[in-house]
Amino acid sequence: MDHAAEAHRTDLMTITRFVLNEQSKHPESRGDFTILLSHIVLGCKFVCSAVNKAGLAKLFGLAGETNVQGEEQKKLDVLSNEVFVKALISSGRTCILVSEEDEEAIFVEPSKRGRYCVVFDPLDGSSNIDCGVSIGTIFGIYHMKDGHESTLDYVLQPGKNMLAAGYCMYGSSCTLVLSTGTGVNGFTLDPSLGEFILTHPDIKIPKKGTIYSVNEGNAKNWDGPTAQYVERCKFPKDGSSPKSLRYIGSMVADVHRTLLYGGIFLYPADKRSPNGKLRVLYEVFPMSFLMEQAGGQAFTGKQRALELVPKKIHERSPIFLGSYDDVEEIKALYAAEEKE
Ligand code: AFP
Repeated sequence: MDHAAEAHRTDLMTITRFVLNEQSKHPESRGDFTILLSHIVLGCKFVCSAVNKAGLAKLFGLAGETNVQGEEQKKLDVLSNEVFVKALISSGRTCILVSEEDEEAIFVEPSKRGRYCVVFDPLDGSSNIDCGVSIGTIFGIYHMKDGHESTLDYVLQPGKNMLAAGYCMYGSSCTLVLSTGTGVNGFTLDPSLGEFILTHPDIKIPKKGTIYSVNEGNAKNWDGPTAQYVERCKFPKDGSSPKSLRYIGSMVADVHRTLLYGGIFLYPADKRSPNGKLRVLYEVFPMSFLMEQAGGQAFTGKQRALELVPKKIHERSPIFLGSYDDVEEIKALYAAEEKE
């Protein structure tokens, strides 16, 4: 019997235990972040279970549709939003919530107010639900100083000021990837225990990858640097092999693959959408935070993505993120264009 392996299997590092360990390194900590995270984890478990049952329960029906029992059904993204908003407010640790699903930010009432601002997309990639493709929840967390008034300025901050960011992917397994600013760790839900267990400690993205990921259907509207970069992926000038193309169209799934296998994910600006498609607060920032923490880079075409200062809560930005060397290459192409 391999006792070492056995000991490893029986000594389960749950996400709560992991965060409590981290917390113990900060004696001044009051445990509020651990409580907040446990409410996010609860939301993820609920959405995971709802996504798994979607086909059976016909949860993917249109919002407001009624099922055979005559009960009103909610679309899965509407339901996920409700679950996260309620879980976050009931944690008693949040003050401002910005959700992809809600036009306006939610200011938590004073009796339930805490010090964290959470920006999130409760179910990103929801146009993929009906065909069973992996989708996910993305979140970023800002911290408000004691005694400060909760104003929108707290969420209109550069992504580098985030305290933590992560995503939960609902795929063949349910995986939660988290960074609290000291590296990136991945936890997989063990359905029999109902616990997220550390399965991907200290994720580091390969320095250079062999995959590029972009919606090539938009190619006719791309700017020069993006078009040149993708051309180089297919016809490298340095004698290396062409890169493989992988594109799911669900950011969590595309970014998860990029983080684990390396490569680059691009959602550039184009002539029709000069700001790209992806939202700064709850898509671009959290994923850029994770990429940098894993040793990669994230660039908007103009600047380091995490330096961007959003002016509106639902603002969009172009984004190029992934392996350090691959992002370096696209940065060089934009720099060259600017010089001309
Ligand atoms: P949906 O939530 O509408 O499916 O959009 C998903 C998404 O915001 C992001 O997850 C994808 O990376 C991106 O859009 C895909 O966009 P395209 O369909 O334009 O390629």
